[in-house]
Amino acid sequence: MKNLEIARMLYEIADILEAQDVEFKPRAYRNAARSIEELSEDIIDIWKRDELEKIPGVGKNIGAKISEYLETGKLKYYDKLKRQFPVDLEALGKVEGLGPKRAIVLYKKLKIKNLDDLKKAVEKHKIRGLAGFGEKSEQKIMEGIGLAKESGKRMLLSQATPIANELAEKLRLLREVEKLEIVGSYRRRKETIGDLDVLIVSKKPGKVMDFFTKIDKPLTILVKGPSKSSVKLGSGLQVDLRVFGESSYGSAMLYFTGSKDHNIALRRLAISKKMKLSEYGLFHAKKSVAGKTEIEVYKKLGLKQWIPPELRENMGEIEASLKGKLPKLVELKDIKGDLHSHTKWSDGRDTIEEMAAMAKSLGYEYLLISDHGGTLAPVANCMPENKILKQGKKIDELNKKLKGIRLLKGSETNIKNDGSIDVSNKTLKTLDIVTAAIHTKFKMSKKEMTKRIITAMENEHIDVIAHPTGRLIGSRQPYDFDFDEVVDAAKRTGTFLEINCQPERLDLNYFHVFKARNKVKFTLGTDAHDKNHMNYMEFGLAQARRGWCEKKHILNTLSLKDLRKVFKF
Ligand code: DGT
Ligand code: CA
Ligand code: CA
Repeated sequence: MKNLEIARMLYEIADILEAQDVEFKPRAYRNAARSIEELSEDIIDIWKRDELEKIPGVGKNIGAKISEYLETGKLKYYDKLKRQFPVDLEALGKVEGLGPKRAIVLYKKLKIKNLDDLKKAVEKHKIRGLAGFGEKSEQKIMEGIGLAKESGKRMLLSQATPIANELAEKLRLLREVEKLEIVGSYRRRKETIGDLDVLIVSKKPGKVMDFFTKIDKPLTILVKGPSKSSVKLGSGLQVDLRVFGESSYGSAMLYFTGSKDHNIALRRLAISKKMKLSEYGLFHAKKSVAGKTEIEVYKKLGLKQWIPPELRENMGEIEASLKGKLPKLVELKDIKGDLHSHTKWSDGRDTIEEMAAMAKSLGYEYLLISDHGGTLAPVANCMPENKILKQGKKIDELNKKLKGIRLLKGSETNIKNDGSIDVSNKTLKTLDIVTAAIHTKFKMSKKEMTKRIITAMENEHIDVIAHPTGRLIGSRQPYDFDFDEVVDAAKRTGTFLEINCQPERLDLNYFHVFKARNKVKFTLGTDAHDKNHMNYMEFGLAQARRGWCEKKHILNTLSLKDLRKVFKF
């Protein structure tokens, strides 16, 4: 799958052009990159059908460039731009307060090419003197570097998913591959993936390794051995592949699924029972007692239930399984609707009708239309109150016509600095479910920010707080606020907290969910700005599962009928 690889290249072209103040083109490249990133189909298949130009945002020019890259493995235009600006814009762009433009300025003035150069320059206070930069922005960059570095080499779960699927598909076609499982953090559905770990059962590991080390182009072989090989794919993702025999497949799966902390706890349990656990099996006095399947190993260790990979973080799952008290995790089929979506009325790309059709095709009973409303946010094409009311009327009309899907009237309103909402109660009253979120002034003292969020929840019309912590994975820290206090206030006011399913948000994250699950209920919302984003549900759901959520913890597992009773619409 070259989708991500090509999207990244186009984004980079857009950044370089933007930094040079080229008009229009950066936007065109960025739009094309975004559509390619979101394609559900392999771009190679589209190219083979000669249909690149059917991809939204891809015209003749960009289409020809993609063709060139797919044909030759190179793009001359890109290479030329990169020679001019040999800068790691992807990494630098992740630093808060540093867009591509400013990154290029730093290259021109200080020859900063990557995060290490940037760090050195900040430490020597070389940046504060430059035009357009001050002491404050230097400070901000300093803070942003750590975060960008941390996430630098990790890939979002959503980006790794199509790559992993394709890789598994190719490997499964090989006759010598008897069994295959992708393990590691990917199987645990962690929000970001450091590398992919693939486990294979085969009697001919040599053949598997030969095939694997030629599986992608461009590809770097990091290690090639008889039972373990590692490569770096064209997308930049590292893959570790290990071959095991049938009799230790289960124990190897356990070991390489991790987490490390889960493994350590299991190994201790084994020792306490005078056994030894490794990737090769569970042994008692050098004799193997289990290893073929995971459940067999768990059972022999005294566990009553198989532990779903999402729970393997040593947060009490082993103790729970020993007692037979693991939660029955919420599943995708339990989700009856999406509680966060945008349309053309604000900053979405599709019409209400198109969004409704998508929701219906996903088997949902309802969809909350929560376009941006209010006056505060400077971006996002916020709807003034008369437009909110007009949209409400439109939704009422549509509901009379639509079959098999119910649209709910909502609005994603803004929480002002003092916690008040930028839409009047009179208008909010006309809506079915009202969401509020912070979109401005992210930096406040902990005390002020906590009060701000709680004040918003105290408004009787506010039902849901969207993306409650405001973090963006790898680029923005959560707001500084007292999470426990907010959870208590949510409980007191009957406010729901969102688990936002956008892959770079996943907010609340699994840890917050785990902590709060017995006090508040959560909503799962994809925050779709495009009908295809509704497929992000699985990523939010994974975090809900990692946070031990059962059906009862998630509001949108309710049927339309039961949801209506809660909100009285
Ligand atoms: P990642 O790749 O950073 O997203 O996270 P993981 O969990 O996939 O970590 P990775 O790829 O380094 O290793 C895969 C699994 O192998 C890990 O989840 C647990 C196991 N493992 C790796 N190193 C150790 C270790 O030193 N001790 C134990 N007990 N297990 C390990
Ligand atoms: Ca891994
Ligand atoms: Ca690994």
